[in-house]
Amino acid sequence: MQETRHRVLDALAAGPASGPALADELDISRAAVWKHVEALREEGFEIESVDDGYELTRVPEFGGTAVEYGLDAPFEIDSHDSIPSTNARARDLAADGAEDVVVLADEQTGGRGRLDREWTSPSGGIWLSVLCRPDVPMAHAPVFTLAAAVAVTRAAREAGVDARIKWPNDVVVDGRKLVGILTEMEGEADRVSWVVVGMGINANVDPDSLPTDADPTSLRHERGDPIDRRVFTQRVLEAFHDLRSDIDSVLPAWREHATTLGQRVRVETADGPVEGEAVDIRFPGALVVDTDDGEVTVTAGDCDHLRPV
Ligand code: BT5
Repeated sequence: MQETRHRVLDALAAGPASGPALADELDISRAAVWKHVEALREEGFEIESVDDGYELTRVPEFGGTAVEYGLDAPFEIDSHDSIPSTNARARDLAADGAEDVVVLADEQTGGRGRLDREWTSPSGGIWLSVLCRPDVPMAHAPVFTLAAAVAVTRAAREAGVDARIKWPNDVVVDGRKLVGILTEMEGEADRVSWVVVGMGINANVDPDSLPTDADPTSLRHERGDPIDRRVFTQRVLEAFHDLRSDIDSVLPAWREHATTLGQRVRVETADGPVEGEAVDIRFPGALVVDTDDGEVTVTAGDCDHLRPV
């Protein structure tokens, strides 16, 4: 069904076509063509009835079929106008055995950050979760958080926003938080069953509507212009797919875009604070901090960049 809808869309993208011609080309009935055209219209595609039949005149700015249309990565999109949390939905899909699905929402009503903190997700953002089943041990899963950070940073930089990565899971512009990433997983020690990588991208939202403690910003605010969320989401998913297909490329790309390396940092870890200069990142995602007592490797924690002393 969904596949036929894509074929109708692809055929229309090639130029205006009549109902009978589409029916012939796709080997479906004229009634089926009409039904798919109506469904596409309901999803926001503008398809005009012209002399030669149907003409595609506008692709919607956001939504599942819109993001799938022209997407160069093997993900199916599960799209929602409003949902409590895309990560929670992706976990449910994982329990049903799904794979390579992206849950996408315009608004979340119960978005979550790390440690069950709230993630404010008004309409206009790109709130998404990628569900995948990589053939890796559990211990390697943090590399997918880094891959997501690189993917969004690349897409933001292509869109003219000076985004950088702050360890472990933020994308920032001049220290202001643009994106947060939350990775969840399940499996046995030697093999991940599934990984859900949630990305909260402040796209076309007003920073004033977000909690001020994290000093938030958005793509629209930084550019002075709204971002095309369809194209931006596609770029993120394509970059993420490239990185997950070549795990060795993740760390070098991360280093290239990191703002944390070379900075004085204070990381609040479960074993207490670690303070010093962040000198490197180590697979699958640990930060190496040069402290007064020598190098310390931290795998998790909240990281503050300190002013140079
Ligand atoms: C994160 O947590 O940064 C991870 C956020 C992941 C959100 C995505 S959205 C799609 C998917 N579905 C979900 O339910 N979650 C994921 P953390 O480092 O714990 O940061 C949380 C803190 O950031 C909060 O305590 C606030 O201070 C701040 N914050 C909340 N909403 C924000 C926003 N939209 N922009 C910037 N900062 C925000």
